Amino acid sequence: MNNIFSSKETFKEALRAEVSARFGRDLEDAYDEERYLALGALIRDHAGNSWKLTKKSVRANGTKQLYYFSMEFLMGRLMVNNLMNMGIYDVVRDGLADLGLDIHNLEELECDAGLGNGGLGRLAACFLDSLASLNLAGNGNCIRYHYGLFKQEIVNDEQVEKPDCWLRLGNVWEVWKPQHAVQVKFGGTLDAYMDQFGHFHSHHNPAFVVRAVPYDVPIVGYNTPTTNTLRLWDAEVDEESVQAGVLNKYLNDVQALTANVYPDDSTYEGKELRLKQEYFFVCAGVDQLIHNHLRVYGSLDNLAEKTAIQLNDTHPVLVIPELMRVLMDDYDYDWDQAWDIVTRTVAYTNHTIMAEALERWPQEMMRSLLPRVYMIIEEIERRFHYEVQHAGKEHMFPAMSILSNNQVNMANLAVVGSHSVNGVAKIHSEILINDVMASFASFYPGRFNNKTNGVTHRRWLVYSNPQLTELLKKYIGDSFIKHPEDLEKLMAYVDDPKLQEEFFEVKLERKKILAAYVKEHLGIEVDVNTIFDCQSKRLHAYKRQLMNIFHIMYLYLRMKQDPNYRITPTTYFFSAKAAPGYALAKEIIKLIVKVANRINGDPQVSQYMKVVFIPNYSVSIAELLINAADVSEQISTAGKEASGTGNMKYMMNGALTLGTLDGANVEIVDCVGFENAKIFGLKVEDIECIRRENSYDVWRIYHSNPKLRMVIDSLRNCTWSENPNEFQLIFNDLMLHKDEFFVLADFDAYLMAHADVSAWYADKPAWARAMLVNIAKSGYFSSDRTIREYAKEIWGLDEIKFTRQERLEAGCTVDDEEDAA
Ligand code: 26Q
Repeated sequence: MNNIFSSKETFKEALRAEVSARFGRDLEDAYDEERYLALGALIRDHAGNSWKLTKKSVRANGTKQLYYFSMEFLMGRLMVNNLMNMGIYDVVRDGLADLGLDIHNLEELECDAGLGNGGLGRLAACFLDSLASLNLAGNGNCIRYHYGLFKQEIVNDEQVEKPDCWLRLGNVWEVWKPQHAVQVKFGGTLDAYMDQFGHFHSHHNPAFVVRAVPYDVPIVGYNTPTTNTLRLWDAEVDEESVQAGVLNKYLNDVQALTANVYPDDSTYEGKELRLKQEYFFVCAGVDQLIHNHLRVYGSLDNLAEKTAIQLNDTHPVLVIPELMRVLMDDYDYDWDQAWDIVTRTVAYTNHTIMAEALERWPQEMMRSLLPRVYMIIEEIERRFHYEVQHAGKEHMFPAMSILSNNQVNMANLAVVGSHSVNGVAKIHSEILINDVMASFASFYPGRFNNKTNGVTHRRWLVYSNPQLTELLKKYIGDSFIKHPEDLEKLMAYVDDPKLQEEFFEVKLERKKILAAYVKEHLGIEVDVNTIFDCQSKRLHAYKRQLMNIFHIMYLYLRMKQDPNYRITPTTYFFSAKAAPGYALAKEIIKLIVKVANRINGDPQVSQYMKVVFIPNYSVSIAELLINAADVSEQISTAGKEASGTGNMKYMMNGALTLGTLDGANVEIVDCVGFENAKIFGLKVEDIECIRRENSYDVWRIYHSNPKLRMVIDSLRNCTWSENPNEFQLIFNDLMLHKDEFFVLADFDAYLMAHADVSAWYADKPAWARAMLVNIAKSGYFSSDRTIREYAKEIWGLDEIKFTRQERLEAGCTVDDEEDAA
């Protein structure tokens, strides 16, 4: 194969030819958008060869494959990632420079693929990178939403949602596969009958049929031919199925199915459209994997040996009844055989213990939308009940039943129909086992396990922070890119004054890049010699952005009162989207923005502190913000944040965690030691105790704590807004609804933790050392480690095999060590 990326010259020639063929222009006369699209097409086509090698190898060797079913894949941009993983970044950058083009300008034209809300969606994206980079056959299955999560703007100090038109220029990475379209059927009636052998048969007369059409995105691994597929399903009209007289409604219904990501990641809402979306991509994905399997093996008997399905939370849990339906109705398996195949194939990951986020659908909605699937769920429930009774555990059944209170409990369906249930951090899995799913954990003891989350250190360290990467390479070589645990080698140098100084220079460089962005987009001047203290994540009461801004309000009020009270100069960054219907979260954003305006405009105080709310938190903003941070705020109420993954990204870039013992913070301190993080506040046991004793008294705290009282009073005395009722929801939430997330209880400890951090920062060598220890210990939080654990303990995947020749053909390095392996 001739590889156009083997030299600058061949690349430049190919780019010229591509622009000319696609747009009928010389490169010099082309628009930047045209150059970007042509470049994207060249890169994607280049991935085509590895894609082919991967598919061939998987088929020829009968390699087991994973299908990761997720309603969300928060991919962000792919240009840099793909170029770097393929090892052709430098050729392209230099070739473009020869042509007078700056690669960064073309990179910027790519829209983030924002097909997700936050942590769960970004985790799925990190997993795809690690799967491919570890030579595991792992495919993603999702929806091709026409609009990503909304774009956030701040207008009159408040969040305003604008559509995220990420497909404006099209998607250069996807390949449309109309030949692989499948039908998905909804509603209507079911005719059931028994044949002469007493076998049950049913015939579904659907009310609504759509064509699911796949768009495949190649997922290229780092320095390997392995190229997996993210399959995004779009909905198109099914010409045959339109009923007379309702064409317009039909067209609207089809279009609505793939229009939007549901922008709520914390409260469950029983909207029928959401259920339709869930079944849509489940049905299409199951159909595809069955066909792929049959093409290779000719029978479904060995499906569980050759296929693993991971459910990313309960959103795709309909995979369980749908696969039962296909096996029984289309391939004549009896119940027990089908159930055995399904349960050995499917595994489930839980991402939340917040009761209000657990999916429960009205039985009637499910029955009328998916009559056959619902019938199968009823049968799953009936047989499960029998199993529980037979084991003499009837008393445990109510806690585990799938159908109760006229609802379908999706988490219980997921546990019953899977062979593995995992939480996403140590403490989270413990809470699942001991509390939320205690009955299940005792009924199915071997089924529960933990897989602590990770993030791809390639995107979140190597590519987004090239300055730090260069420095690390200088000291410990580049093996950490393939083997993140090798970051530990840095421990030998954490006290080296030379490294410490060079590290501070890198941090300063990253702060300047962030400061330039803030200046350009928000018009705020920030001082890069201040502490950069950052909290970036979805806005939710349990994540306690409110406690963070309360601390800032306190410092401001104190400095206004007392000219002798001054703090270590600090810039506080926030970035967070609120669900459009979440009024309290929106009010907290308004408070942050108004406090920021007041403080930044105060000539005295702003010398010591500034507050920046960066709108539209997204993968691309995170790539700018996280590596500039000194302090990483991870301050959720203990027991509420399942894991968190931002905490890991900050750590990799050297920021110190200021956090509670919650989620993966627990493992972060396990790794770095309490002396290299700042942990404060109530622990899970403390909170359980307060709840049990019903002893939480917000008014007592208010009256006994003058600092806190000053802050709370300021919400209503026109300090931050002319309207005294502007922050009524916040006030009520704390003082009338009893502060569900213990902001008041942890406030003092949080103040002291901040004071300690400021003092620590003043001791430069100690501070630098702690930051370097964080980087050195961050290898554990690479999703490569997480994926290895899933592959070994849940999926049973083996590596895809390539010959030396194939690796060379794909442009990968073939070093002796790997050859020998
Ligand atoms: C469900 C039904 C209807 C509408 C929306 C939803 C919905 C959508 C998204 C429910 C939940 C989500 C997303 C949850 C999520 O992102 N959880 C986060 O997962 C991360 C990865 O494991 C963890 O690190 C975070 O702690 C957890 O909050």
